[in-house]
Amino acid sequence: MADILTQDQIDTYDRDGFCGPIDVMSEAEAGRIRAALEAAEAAHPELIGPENRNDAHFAFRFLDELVHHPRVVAAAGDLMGHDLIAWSTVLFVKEPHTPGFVSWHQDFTYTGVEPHEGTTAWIALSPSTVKSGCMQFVPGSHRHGIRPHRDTFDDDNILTRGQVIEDFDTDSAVPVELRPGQMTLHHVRTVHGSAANTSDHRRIGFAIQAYMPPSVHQSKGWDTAQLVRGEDRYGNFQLGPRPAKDLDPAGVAFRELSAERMSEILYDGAARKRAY
Ligand SMILES: O=C(O)CCC(=O)C(=O)O
Repeated sequence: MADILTQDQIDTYDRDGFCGPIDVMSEAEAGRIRAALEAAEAAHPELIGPENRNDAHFAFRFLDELVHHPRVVAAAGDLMGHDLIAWSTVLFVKEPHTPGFVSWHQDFTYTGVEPHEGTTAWIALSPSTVKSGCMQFVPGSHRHGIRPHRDTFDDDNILTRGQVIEDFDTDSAVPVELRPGQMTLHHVRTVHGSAANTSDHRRIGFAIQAYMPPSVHQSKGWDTAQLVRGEDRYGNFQLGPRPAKDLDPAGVAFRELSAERMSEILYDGAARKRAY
């Protein structure tokens, strides 16, 4: 028996590789988290911003609480099982009327994590609409392997390498609009992307990439993660602490280690490396 997802949502996820919107919290609660985020952006731009967007959950309580939010964890667990680790997190912010977009890609292209067992949760902290550049998913695209990606390093592409899948029919892509406090879940091989924000407001999403069973491993050497629920009986990842408070020194130090390692892994073999 699933805890959060309906059987229909589970069937949709199995068939299409994504499901949502899933209600996580009220709009008012999401608004409080957004306010905490914007206060942190203003006070600590060196720790949280467009070039410091990875693994901030190790340093900031309000993001740690999202990773461990009971409804998010239970929904991910409905798909992945009881024992769960989180590999990394990314804040995806698109400012109003800016050209930043996300090209068609599959999350586990460069992560080195094997096998591809994992689900990405993307939580909206502001309205995510077609106009503001919500996520779009290609149904059924998770059923095949990782497709060839070409690195573009396009300045407007907010993915690390600006990687894109070409020669792939995305006509069937489905945009999923979310109100603040809702999320989607997508399989780590589902082809997805998002367009530029042409609205008057910020589009803010927090992605946990990805909730995985602790049995998966890193094929490119050592790696970090965080235990989210249950037990890790495999020890395949160096597990980071939960911050006791914002800017907890142990969390800030682990975040540096983790984000640096993630950057090494994601840019492995790339012709260039960007700051994020
Ligand atoms: O925020 C976006 O538009 C894209 C995010 C994404 O690609 C992901 O969470 O996997």
